[in-house]
Amino acid sequence: PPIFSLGYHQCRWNYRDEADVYAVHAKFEELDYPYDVLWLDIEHTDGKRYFTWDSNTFPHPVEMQKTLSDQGRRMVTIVDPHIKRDDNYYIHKEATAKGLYVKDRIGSKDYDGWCWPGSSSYLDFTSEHVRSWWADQFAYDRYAGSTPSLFTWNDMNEPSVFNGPEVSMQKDLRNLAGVEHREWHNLYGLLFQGATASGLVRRNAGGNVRPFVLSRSFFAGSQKYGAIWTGDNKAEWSHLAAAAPMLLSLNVGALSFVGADVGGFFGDPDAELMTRWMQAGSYQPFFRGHAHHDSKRREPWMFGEETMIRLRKAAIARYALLPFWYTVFYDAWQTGMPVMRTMWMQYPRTEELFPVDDQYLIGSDLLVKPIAAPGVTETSILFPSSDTWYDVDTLQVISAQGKADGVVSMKVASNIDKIPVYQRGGSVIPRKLRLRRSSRLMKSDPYTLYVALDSDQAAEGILYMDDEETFEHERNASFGIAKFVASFEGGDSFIYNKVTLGAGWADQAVGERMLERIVVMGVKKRPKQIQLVGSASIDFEFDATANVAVLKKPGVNVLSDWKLRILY
Ligand code: NBV
Repeated sequence: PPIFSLGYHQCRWNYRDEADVYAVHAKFEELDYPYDVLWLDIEHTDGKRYFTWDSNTFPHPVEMQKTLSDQGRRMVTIVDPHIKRDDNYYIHKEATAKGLYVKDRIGSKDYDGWCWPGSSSYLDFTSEHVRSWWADQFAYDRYAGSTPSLFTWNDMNEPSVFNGPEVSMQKDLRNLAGVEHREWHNLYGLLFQGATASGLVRRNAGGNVRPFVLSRSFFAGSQKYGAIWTGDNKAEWSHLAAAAPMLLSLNVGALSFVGADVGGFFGDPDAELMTRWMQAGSYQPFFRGHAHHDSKRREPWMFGEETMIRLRKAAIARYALLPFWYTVFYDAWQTGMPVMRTMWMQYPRTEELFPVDDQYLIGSDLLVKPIAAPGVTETSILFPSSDTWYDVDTLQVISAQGKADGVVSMKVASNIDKIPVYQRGGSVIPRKLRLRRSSRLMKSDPYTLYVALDSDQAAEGILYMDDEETFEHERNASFGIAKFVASFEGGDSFIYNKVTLGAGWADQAVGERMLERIVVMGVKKRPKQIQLVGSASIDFEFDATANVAVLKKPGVNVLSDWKLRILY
């Protein structure tokens, strides 16, 4: 995914008009509350004719997108697959003239079903020709009012048909090749999302910008095209609790970029549920707040100052970890390993972890336990005992390494201000700690490394970097991988970086990737001195109670090789 899509998304059915969009955007700005994308649901269109705008409520879509884009934000509009049967609607006119629709059961007439716009037809996405035609509809001169900062949401693509069996298509309808719908029902959503993604690629000359498309329907392979969300949940604790197991199931199926509507789609979350949901969502791959039109407004500031500060804290934690999320997604792209992992996937020999689905790992190194019940002040966590675990807030060991393939069950404090998240000893996690309002503004910010030592005083981790939005990484010309290793040898500790650099990095880009701090957890005693090998000694602080050393301004960047020595 382009990095912006790993940030926070603010959605609602519906942001009513341009003034509403500007007001919501301005409030995020005013509160220094990070977000990346503002979403428009079906009401932004002219009568549910996708690729159009309601000219009363959204008369200046280009200016609107530009204003947000100038401040580092993108927008998303919804584009559903049901096409309004209106002879004056250009999409319908052309689809009819070119014969692109799914046919009735005889195979002679265009199928006519009922959906949001009323009488609707459905494009036959099993046909490559139709998919290509669809992709062309995203061209800037076809989709009037669209700009490069506009991305897409594909909903209702099961496909939903209000008057069909199980609210979908009759099984005996025929595609253009004469094959019955029962044969391709499960593929419809995937092919639709894939065609949309190609459209977003094709609209830019050179096709070098990564697309972002959210889809509700999916199948094996959908992970190639974008993100998936779990559909219409409710603002209830049980639905928050169900989100983690649902997302883990999708991840077992290799669909990594998944999320559940934060806050719950139907109903009204109270401040506590909203807080716990935002905390959970900030540690789940696709992070979007959404709401039904009958629910009360629930932008992060709608629950009072105290709650806003808590929600913002969760969002800030998410943004600080964007380099880590991006690296874990890189790993998923390379190896297929899920981003959000069940405990058993990482510890396959620990039977006690097999049934666990209320705590999970991001990649291999962060253990997360979302709180999904009201009034919680403490929670039980199963820590795999083959590793040491550090609390990411206190930076102290919460569970030390013990026997192999076992667990330590522990009660931890988790009042409303606490998100139980733990870093695995033996790992290195990169963060960016400057508070910014969007991912774009963080691009050349310096990194902080969190080195969590294991019982051998060792750790290892990678940081993947590229231009964060184009396909250059596929040509291997524009990515960098920093591999950080910490080790203990002959009485001293070492931390070094070994870089793999693609040819596309300009010197300037390398120079911009500074490291401003290294936080080392699990340091046994006060170091006498810390040096950059072959160079100066480095300023540091040591907290003897927490066993944490903070190396300040090491004067190196993450895209060049270096070695630090810690002398005791
Ligand atoms: O487009 C309206 C909604 C949307 O907000 C939601 O996220 C989708 O899952 N859409 C379903 C259609 C109607 C839902 C009752």
